[in-house]
Amino acid sequence: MSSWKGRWPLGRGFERFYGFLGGETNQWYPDLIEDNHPVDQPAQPDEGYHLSADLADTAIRYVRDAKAVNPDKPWYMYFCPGCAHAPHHVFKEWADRYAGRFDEGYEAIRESILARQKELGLLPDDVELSPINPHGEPDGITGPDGQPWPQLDFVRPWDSLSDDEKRLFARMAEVFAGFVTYTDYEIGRFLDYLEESGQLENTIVVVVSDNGSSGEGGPNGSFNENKFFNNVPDDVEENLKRIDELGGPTSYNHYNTGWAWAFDTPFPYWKRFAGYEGGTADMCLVSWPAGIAARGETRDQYVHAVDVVPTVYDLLDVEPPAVLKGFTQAPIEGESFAASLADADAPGRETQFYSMLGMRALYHQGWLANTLHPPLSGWGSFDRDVWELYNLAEDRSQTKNVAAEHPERLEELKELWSYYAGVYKGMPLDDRSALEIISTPRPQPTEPRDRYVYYPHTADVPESVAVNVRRRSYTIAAGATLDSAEAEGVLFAHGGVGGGHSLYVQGGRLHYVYNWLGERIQKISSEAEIEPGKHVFTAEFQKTGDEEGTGSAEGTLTLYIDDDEVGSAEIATQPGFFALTGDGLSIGRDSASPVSADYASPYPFTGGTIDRVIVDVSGDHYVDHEKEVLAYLARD
Ligand SMILES: [Ca+2]
Repeated sequence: MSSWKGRWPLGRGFERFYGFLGGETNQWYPDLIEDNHPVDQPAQPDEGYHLSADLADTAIRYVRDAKAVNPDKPWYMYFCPGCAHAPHHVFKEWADRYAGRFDEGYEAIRESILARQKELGLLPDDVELSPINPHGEPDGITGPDGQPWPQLDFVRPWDSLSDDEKRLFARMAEVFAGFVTYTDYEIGRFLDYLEESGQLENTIVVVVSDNGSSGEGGPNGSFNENKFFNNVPDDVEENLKRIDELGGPTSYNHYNTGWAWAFDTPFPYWKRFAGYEGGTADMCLVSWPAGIAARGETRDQYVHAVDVVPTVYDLLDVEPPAVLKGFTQAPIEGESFAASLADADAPGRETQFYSMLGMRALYHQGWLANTLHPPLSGWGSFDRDVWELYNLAEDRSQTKNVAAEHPERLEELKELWSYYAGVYKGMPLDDRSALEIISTPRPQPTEPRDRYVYYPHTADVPESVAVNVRRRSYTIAAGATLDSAEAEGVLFAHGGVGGGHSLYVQGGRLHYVYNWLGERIQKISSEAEIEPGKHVFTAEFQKTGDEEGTGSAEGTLTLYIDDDEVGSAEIATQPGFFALTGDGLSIGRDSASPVSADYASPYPFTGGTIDRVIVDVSGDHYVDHEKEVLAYLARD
């Protein structure tokens, strides 16, 4: 977010942009960018807001804007909803459409999904279902030095679940299905507009997904994925208590691996597994009524997402420039599949290279070779990787490893992998764990400081460059003038429903809430009413230790109004980020989702003015800042 804007969409050649830049945004409270600047969402969830609808509305508006100025100019749009990435957020009535539909469990659902795939002609009749946990339970297969199989990457059989777990997991699937269906409806609204305006006939529409279903919910799924990012284990009992909130604005949810596996039917595994079809095989829909004669037909050529761009160039007869604005363009890595749109028997691509998070694979002429090296496992020792070989032409669902029967072919594919690793810059291999990747420092525009000064009426500050209060002492001091006893609203806020902290004035009193991962709402309030006038409002956290089991910091939070201590309590602060994307630090309002249920976002500060907010992480006690506070009080 703080990176060079040349890498943002407008820097890459788009004329307009609306959407989110970081991964995994909240669908109720998205981290919105318009063109080259952050913007607040146009409405709140209780007013019916959802990102998918907002994107469809904006897509229609952008095309109308372009057509009003120059109706003859063609347009290109990359419509990128958050669906079906986590968090799975959708209106309850859309999730309720699927009530009871997943009660039979994932193994049974896979059978009916495969039957339907065959009926639709998407897969040959002899395709078999890949087995559950193809490499065993977590203690089944180990790394070259005895490392365990990753705890997250296995499926708990449906029969082994308790009734409560079945109820919880089935609801997670209902929410996901509702999310997909609702977003499909919103994309449909955009297509309806193209039809009504006479544009659909000559518009090429390509629909792709970027990977298989995600296994990041782990074997138990999650109500609040931020717990995973904070390395705090999920708790089925805790999640059950909040089953009715799943998918709603207070959740940040993800289904469990059983559903990821089922929604990748008939393939093994899920997203991140670059060597297994469950990680990489996706549907691709292409429509162009004026340019493609076929209607409702299926194709089974091997193509890859990188083939879409050269196909569009090919269909439009566009020769991409070798040099653009003085920059020599990187070679296009895909191949056009335009011929297959007219001819079902046209040849598909012969070879495709894969490498991700330590796992390697190569597809070549119907065969797939891959390493048995789970992603993010930290197993290392790539020279001791076990290779598998599958004949996808005959075994589409990758169920029979035939490496022992075809050693020469396997060696040929391994050689090809090494060759293409050179061509596509696939070296060095990297299988750091998730924690190692997240904790690796990234380039910062400025060195971390001891104190940060923030002002009202400014954009959100992304967490990656905001003051870091994790696992340490901090002081938040807000200088503000209250014009009357009715003044209220947020002075300082960072984070939201899934974790965050907020300093605000409400009911004539000062309040501080530390929301620990959406579960522990720790609130400290002043007793006496605040007198109108100029004040410094301070929340000071003095760390005293570490909480066992969660790695959270424990300590004392003290509230001050000017020099007077007005409240104090023991609290715990969470060990990791408040959010992966969005819900940044904001002054004079709580942007995106609310940290505290005491108010609805953005709850702007009214009835007074905020001068500035200083956040100090030097570890010094509040009274050491008194000089500065006095300086503010002395100002007119
Ligand atoms: Ca917020």
